[in-house]
Amino acid sequence: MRTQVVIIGAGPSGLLLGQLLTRAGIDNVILEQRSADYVLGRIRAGVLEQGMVDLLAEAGADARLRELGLVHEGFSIGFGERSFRIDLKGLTAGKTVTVYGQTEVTADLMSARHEAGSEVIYAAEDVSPMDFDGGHPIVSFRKDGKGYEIRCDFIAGCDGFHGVCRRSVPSKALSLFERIYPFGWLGVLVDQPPAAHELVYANSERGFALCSMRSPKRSRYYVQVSASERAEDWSDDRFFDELRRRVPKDVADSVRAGAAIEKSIAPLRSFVAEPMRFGRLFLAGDAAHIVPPTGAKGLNLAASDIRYLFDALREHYRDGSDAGLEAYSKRALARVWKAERFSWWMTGLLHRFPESSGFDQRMQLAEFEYLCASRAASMSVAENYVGLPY
Ligand code: RFL
Ligand code: PHB
Repeated sequence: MRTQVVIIGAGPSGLLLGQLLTRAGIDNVILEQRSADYVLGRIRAGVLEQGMVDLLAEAGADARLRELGLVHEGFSIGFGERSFRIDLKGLTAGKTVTVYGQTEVTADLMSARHEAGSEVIYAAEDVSPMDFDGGHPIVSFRKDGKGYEIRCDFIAGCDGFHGVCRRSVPSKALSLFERIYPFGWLGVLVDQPPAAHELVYANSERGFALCSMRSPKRSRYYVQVSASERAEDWSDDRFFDELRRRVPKDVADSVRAGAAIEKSIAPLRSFVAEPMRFGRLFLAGDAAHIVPPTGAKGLNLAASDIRYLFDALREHYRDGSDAGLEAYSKRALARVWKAERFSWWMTGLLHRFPESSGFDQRMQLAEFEYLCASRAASMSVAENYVGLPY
C-alpha cells in the first residue's frame, strides 16, 4: 500500500487532520487501534474555542454543531459562598466559546469522513511507525491476523498520550516536562437540565467542583477526588451530595440529581514533549502534550496543532514549500506552553492540594479577590479561556 500521509489515531486530532487533508486532495490513511464504538464511548471535553469551531467548518463537519452547540458568553467562579462571573464576550470584544461534547465532534468527523468516501482502519494492531528519519517512512500494522505495510511521505502521530508514536522516537531526541497532580476529577454525566445556564467552577474547602453541560437536558459534573479513589465507590447519591456541598448555595439548590449515564475518574497531569517533529514524523494533540482539564484546553490545543500541521502539509503539496513543516514544532509549542500555563494557573487557583498550608489558601483567596476587583485580571482570564490567537 502507498499513501501521502499516514495518520495514527482516530481521536479528534487524527479525524480532523484526515478530513482537512481529504478535502484538500491529499491522500491519507487513518489507523486506529480501538473500535469506532470504543472511541465514541469516551466522554471527555466539552468547551470549544472559536478556532476549533472554524476548523470543523473548514472540515465540512459543523452542521450539527451549528444546530446544537451552545454559545456561552461567560462562566462563573465560585469561592465558598461567593461567586464572580467572567464576562467572556464583554472582556474580549465579542468572543465566546461553544459548549459541544467531544463525543459529538468525533461522531461528526467520523460521518464526514465516511461521506467523503475515506475510511478509517479500526482495530489495527501493532501499529509501528518506521524509517521516519529518512526520506521514505513506512507504517506497519496487523489486522485480522494479517500483516500490512504502508509507504508514505509523512506520518502524523495523533495517537494520544499512551500512543506508540512518541515512544518510537529515540529518547535522547526528546525533552519531557511533566507535573502529576495528587488528585483527579470524578466526572458524572446525567440526563437532567444543567444547574446553571453557564459553567460554574468552584473552589471550596472540600475541594474543586465544576458544573458543566452537554445540552439543555444533559449535565456534566465533576468533583476533585484524591488520586487513590475509585469511581465504583461513589454512588450517585454520594456524588451529588458532595457536589452540592462544594458549590455556592444558589447553584447547589438548582443541581438536579439523577442516575449517572457515565461515571469515571480522570487523573490530572501537565506534560509537554519537545520537539514535536522528528524527520517525517509529526506529533499532534495529546501525543505531544497534556493539560489538566481545568482550563478546558486539551481538545482546543489538539485543534491548533492540526491547524498548523494541515497548513504546513498543504503548503508542501500545493506550493512545494517546506517552510511550514520546518516551523511546525516551534509554532505549535509556543501556543502549547501558554495553554499549559493557563491550565496550571486555573488548577492552582481552584483545587485543594494535600500539602496546602494556611498561607497557600490565603494566596488562592487573594488571587480570587484580585480577579473580582481588577478588570485587567479578569480580561487576562477571559482572553485565555476563549483561546489565544493561532
Ligand atoms: P485522543 O483523543 O487520546 O485520541 C488518540 C487516539 O489514538 C488511538 N491510539 C492508537 N491508534 C493506533 N495505534 C496505537 N498504538 C494507538 N495508541 C492510541 C487511541 O485509541 C485514540 O483513539 O487524542 P487526541 O486526538 O489528540 O485528542 C485530544 C483530546 O482527546 C484530549 O486533549 C481531551 O479529551 C483531554 N481531556 C479533556 N480536555 C478538555 O478540554 N476537557 C475535559 O474535560 C477533558 N477530559 C480529557 C478528559 C482526557 C482524558 N484522557 C486522555 C484520559 C478526560 C480524560 C479521561
Ligand atoms: C466538560 O464539560 O466536560 C468540561 C468543561 C470545562 C472544563 C472541563 C471539562 O474546564
